Amino acid sequence: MSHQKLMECPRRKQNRMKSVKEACKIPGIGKSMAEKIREILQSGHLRKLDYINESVPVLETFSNIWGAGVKTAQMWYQQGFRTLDDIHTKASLTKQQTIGLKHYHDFLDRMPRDEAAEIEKTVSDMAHSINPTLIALACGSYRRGKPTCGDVDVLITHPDGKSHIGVFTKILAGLRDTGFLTDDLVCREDIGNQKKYLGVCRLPGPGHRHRRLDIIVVPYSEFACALMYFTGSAHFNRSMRALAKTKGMSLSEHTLNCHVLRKGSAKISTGVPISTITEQDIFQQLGLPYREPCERDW
Ligand code: 8GT
Ligand code: MN
Ligand code: MN
Repeated sequence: MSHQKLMECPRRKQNRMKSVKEACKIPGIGKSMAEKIREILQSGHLRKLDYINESVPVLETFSNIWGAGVKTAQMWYQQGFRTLDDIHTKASLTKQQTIGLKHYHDFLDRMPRDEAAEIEKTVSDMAHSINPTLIALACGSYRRGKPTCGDVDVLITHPDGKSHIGVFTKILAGLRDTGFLTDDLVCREDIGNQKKYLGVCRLPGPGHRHRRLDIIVVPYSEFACALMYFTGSAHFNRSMRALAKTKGMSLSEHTLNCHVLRKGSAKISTGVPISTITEQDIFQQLGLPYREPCERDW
């Protein structure tokens, strides 16, 4: 029920507020709230609510464009745009937003698990054609056993600790040559010694939609922490990081560190990385029983 309807409700009539002065006696009613009450009393209406009611679905449509956040969506709304067609014809778009708009409906559509498995296989086949002993596996919602996936998150490493070097560029070049990769969104080679690609792929053959694909290459020493991070869920990761903090440790997609010194929220010393070969090691170091990926959705 809207605020306006509520004010018209007959049963509430006897409690109805009659003046702004009366409203201001209520603790917590400040200047801005008093202004709103004045507007409702005078006109029976609050224009700001109309704005919110009308803008919410539009802002949601806009912020569903990959590369557009809430701020961009609000800016477009203020510029008078109301539909995707307005954005297409009138808005000034970044390279990423142009790709996001082009594949708007494909990106919103979650793919079935078996399609994610085919995408994982395409990437791991390419990795193995470069070096058969590379490890390549899909993390994210796929590894958590979800029936549908928003994208595919493929993590790549090599157990010898050095043969992962140089494969990032080769795998991407190979997948581009076959036409599997259709658009690049982000290519970051500067995240410590991890390399991360965010892009778009499409399986060959008719009827396949464009799908979001993330590829991450990490050194084996960071494999367990990267595996846990890219498996998620995001909420699970936050809980694990918070727990690590309470134990004087810090957990990231790179390492689990101990002897971390904090003053308030600031980190004074980054601490010392603990050797974690498997995810089980991370759970154990944090004093937790192991949790299967399908049990990490909280
Ligand atoms: P999905 O089916 O919608 O793709 O669900 P997902 O697989 O759980 O989410 P994702 O967005 O693909 O991210 C996979 C994991 O990577 C998440 O659990 C999250 O911890 C981590 N992650 C990234 N990048 C980012 C990022 O930019 N923001 C957030 N919040 N998490 C990220 O890899
Ligand atoms: Mn994912
Ligand atoms: Mn992802």
